Amino acid sequence: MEEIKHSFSTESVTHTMQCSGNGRAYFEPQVGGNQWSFGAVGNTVWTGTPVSAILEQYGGNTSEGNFLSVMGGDAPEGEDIFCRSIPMQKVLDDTLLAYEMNGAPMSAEHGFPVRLLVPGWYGNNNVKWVNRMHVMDKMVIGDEWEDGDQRLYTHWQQYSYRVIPEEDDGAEQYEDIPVYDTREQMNRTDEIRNAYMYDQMAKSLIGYPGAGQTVTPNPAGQIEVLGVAWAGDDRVDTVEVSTDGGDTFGEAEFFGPAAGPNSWRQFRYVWDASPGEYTLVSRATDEQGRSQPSTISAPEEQLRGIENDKFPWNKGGYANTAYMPHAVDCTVEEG
Ligand SMILES: Nc1nc2c(c(=O)[nH]1)N[C@H]1C(S)=C(S)[C@@H](COP(=O)(O)O)O[C@H]1N2
Ligand SMILES: [Mo]
Repeated sequence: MEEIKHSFSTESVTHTMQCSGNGRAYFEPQVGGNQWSFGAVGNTVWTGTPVSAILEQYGGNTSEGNFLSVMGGDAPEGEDIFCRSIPMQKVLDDTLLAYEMNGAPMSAEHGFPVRLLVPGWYGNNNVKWVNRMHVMDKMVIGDEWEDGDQRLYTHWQQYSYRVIPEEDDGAEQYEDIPVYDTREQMNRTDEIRNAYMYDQMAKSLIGYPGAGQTVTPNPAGQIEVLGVAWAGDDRVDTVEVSTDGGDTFGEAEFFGPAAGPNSWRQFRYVWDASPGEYTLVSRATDEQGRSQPSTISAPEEQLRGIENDKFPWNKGGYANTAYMPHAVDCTVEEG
């Protein structure tokens, strides 16, 4: 830790850490795992050492096509090791070995003494309690990384955190894939049958009004709808808000700090609100023009990507960005 902290440069990044299972509770029929609704996400400043500097110092082969497989030290003897294979280009770009969170030493829960911090990518890539890193020419895969029937190093890379439709028994294993952007993976199903959870996709959440809340307009007859939006390692470009359950949308504006490309943005939408019952939704679009879909598909549709404004129902309940399930019902009373 002395060497990591003092022999290399120190850098900070603001990163929206979202579990890939956030929004799983809205899948119908229900899937296994923690029934996260919308709270498995936070926005934090992480500080540490660029992994690129360490690889350079130790002569790691950083050519394209390589992966850095990073292992957590939390597995009890004999259990699957939490290991993630991160594409080398992302590692070199901005990945840190982080030992501080919001300017304080990393807590045990968040990965003390050191964790991988992959800006903009789903929580599952951000390996905590790191104790080994291997430079490899492919992801962890096959016999070499398994122990008989036990998926010792491969479980959390190859079997879990994959988009698996109803008709597949499990995920197809790959040594490498042609694109890492999760949404693009989901659209290139001829080459990638089951997308890996890497970078995050455009998503937004309304924080005010809260679900079931009764709110009063200000003296001007307005309510400020407030929320957050992010898009992984793409920038979030626009957020639109609907106060009629998704029939019509108006553009929201960003406010507050723009803490870099991997940080969420706060948004507000000024709503001329009259008394009544309302369903509010928000829809984010990333800098490539890719918006949140409206609903989650049925399992029978066997979707693997976002199609026809639907997010694919999948066995692991991953990456739900559909905005209708995240709608907020509220009541406006007389001002
Ligand atoms: N070693 C290790 N790292 C891990 C995990 C784990 O189980 N073991 N869980 C991952 C998952 S799924 C998520 S969402 C994030 C959560 O990070 P946090 O606890 O700091 O919020 O850690 C990731 N890193
Ligand atoms: Mo997670």
